[in-house]
Amino acid sequence: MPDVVVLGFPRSTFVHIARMVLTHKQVPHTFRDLEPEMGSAAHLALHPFNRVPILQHGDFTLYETSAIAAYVDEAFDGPALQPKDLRARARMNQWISAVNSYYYPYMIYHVSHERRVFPELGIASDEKVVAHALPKIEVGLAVLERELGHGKDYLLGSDPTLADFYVLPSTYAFGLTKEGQSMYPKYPAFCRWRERMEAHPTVRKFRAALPPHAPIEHARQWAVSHRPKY
Ligand SMILES: N[C@@H](CCC(=O)N[C@@H](CS)C(=O)NCC(=O)O)C(=O)O
Repeated sequence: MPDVVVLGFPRSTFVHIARMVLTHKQVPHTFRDLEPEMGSAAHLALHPFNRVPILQHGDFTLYETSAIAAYVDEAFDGPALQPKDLRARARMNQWISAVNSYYYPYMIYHVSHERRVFPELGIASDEKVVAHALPKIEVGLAVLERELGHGKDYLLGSDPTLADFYVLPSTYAFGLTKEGQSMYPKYPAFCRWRERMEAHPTVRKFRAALPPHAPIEHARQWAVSHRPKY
């Protein structure tokens, strides 16, 4: 079987999605830390939009997490992470799009960057960026609470799908901020889902494989190149 490699930086939310899907499918893979090479010609040759993750499977190279997740699910044996049922699959894709458009931008790009990534580099938080995101995050949490409040174990029912592995990393990192810690107790069904996910063997194995927490050095550039402004 050809080698599978994930390239990215260790704390990337989208890298976490890709690595959890590979872990769930029990696909042996290695991780290549691109932190020192982010934005270099070598990185851009693999991902012209200057992002991560990138998946390499033998001579096949792929970027964009939703494409990677679906490819991994279909290319390898193991528990299927995309429902066969048309409407369930549509619902899963709705969650993936919602993470890309609402959960990741407000939880990570706005709050987690301002509360953790920038301060760890000695860059002060911009309170306006945090304040802009909080009402939008409340909407996202209310949506999760409503969807999970019908006794469902996972977002689409009794088994995890790509939807769960998409939602987990953004909500995990936001949960490390003081804003996340004060908001989450208002959403008990969502908190139970988080506990269920964190207890899942896939997530435990994935977290155990992560390196110790370290600042994201190349994020100094984000403060100049793509920090939200209000
Ligand atoms: N649409 C992309 C988004 C990937 C993305 O935004 N990744 C972030 C890390 S979570 C990144 O590469 N940031 C690097 C940078 O902005 O320099 C996907 O789905 O893979």
